[in-house]
Amino acid sequence: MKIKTDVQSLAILGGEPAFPELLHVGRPNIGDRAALLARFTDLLDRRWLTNNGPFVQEFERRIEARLGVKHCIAMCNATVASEITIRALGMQGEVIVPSFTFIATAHALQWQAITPVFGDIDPATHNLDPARVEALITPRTTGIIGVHVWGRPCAVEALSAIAQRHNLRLMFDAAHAFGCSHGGRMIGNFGEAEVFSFHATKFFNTFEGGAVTTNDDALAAKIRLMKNFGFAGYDNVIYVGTNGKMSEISAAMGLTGLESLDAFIAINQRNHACYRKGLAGVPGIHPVMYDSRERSNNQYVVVEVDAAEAGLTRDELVRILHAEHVLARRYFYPGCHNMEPYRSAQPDRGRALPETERLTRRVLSLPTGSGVDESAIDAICQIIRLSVAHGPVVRARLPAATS
Ligand code: T4K
Repeated sequence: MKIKTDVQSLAILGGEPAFPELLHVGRPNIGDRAALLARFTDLLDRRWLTNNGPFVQEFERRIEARLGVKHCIAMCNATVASEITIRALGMQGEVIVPSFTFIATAHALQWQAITPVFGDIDPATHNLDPARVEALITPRTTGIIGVHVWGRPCAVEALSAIAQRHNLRLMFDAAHAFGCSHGGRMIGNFGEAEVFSFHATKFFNTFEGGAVTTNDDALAAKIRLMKNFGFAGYDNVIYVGTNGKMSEISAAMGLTGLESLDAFIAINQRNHACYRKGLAGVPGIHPVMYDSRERSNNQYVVVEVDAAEAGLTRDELVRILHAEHVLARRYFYPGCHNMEPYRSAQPDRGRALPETERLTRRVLSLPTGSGVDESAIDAICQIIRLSVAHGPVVRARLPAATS
């Protein structure tokens, strides 16, 4: 990997890429290999591969202990976990969600013929703005799903108050927020239920996977049944259910990852600090910060690009970084409301979501995790620094965009 020192060496201007291989956002963290392989051997010897096996049960108990929550129900992924939770809570009609989220949050509703009603975000937090939620409530509204974007807690108390006032169900998409706290309490304890993702791209993964956590005994029991086809014992189905089960191999990965969780978080925090240092004073590049008073997994390094200050747009910077083999991502561009089927259903929705529209044009996710070291971060920051410092030169020579 090369640290660039002059603008002419930028790959977009004809220089060699800074990284010989692609540097991805979302590169998985893998815990202790020997421990993982030992668990694989165990589960093969045991010939118990899925359906609430011993690893899944141990995984659930470990998460309950870590989060201080009564129930954890492990699942095959967060999308199915959300679908099941939405259904178990009896949501129907319309549900208020942010558009600034991964498409799964909206699809989990639409998949069950529930209309996601997109609310705008607070630009300071990137999360659903509670001040705008009440105006979206109609007689068809049955619930609210807040999303803790980047693991930063959304306005939990304000949303809970609104839900109570209007008798709405409330759950949180906590896909990004495993290991984070709000007011000193671990995420996983808020609303009626919270849903985590343990997808490979998350800092803590089970290959594919997710979990629902709740302190509500009856809801937990219902979700447990629903994720296993509604079976309440042999030959006795008491709900319509689906297959949301986590496999033993995923739980083996999860148990192994849990043993390294604090190390993964420490690496994320180190990387975040490195980026902050490397980007300090670069005009128009504003790193998203985490509240140091809370527990935070720091799994995303996100910057907002202010084109007027930087002299380059976010998309120009993405092209510059991609040419250097740094696969920065534009999460969550262009916003759910600009994707199908929501765009066709409501072509004008963007007018009601000015902050979402603005943010989707500014955000940039940079590589982090255990696959990225301090020297790689220095190289990335230097590319950004050089590009902004020589904005007019770089801009004049950027090839025409293809998309
Ligand atoms: N709610 C929110 C707020 C979410 O962010 C997500 C998922 C969900 C709900 C749903 O959770 P799950 O049902 O997935 O459990 C990725 C992930 O697939 C998705 O889980 C995640 N959010 C989202 C933010 O990112 P894509 O479409 O960007 O994935 P992809 O294939 O482009 O991969 C991203 C980068 O990661 C690539 O540059 C390559 C790298 N990568 C990926 C995998 C899978 C690796 O290096 N190794 C790998 O094994 O959605």
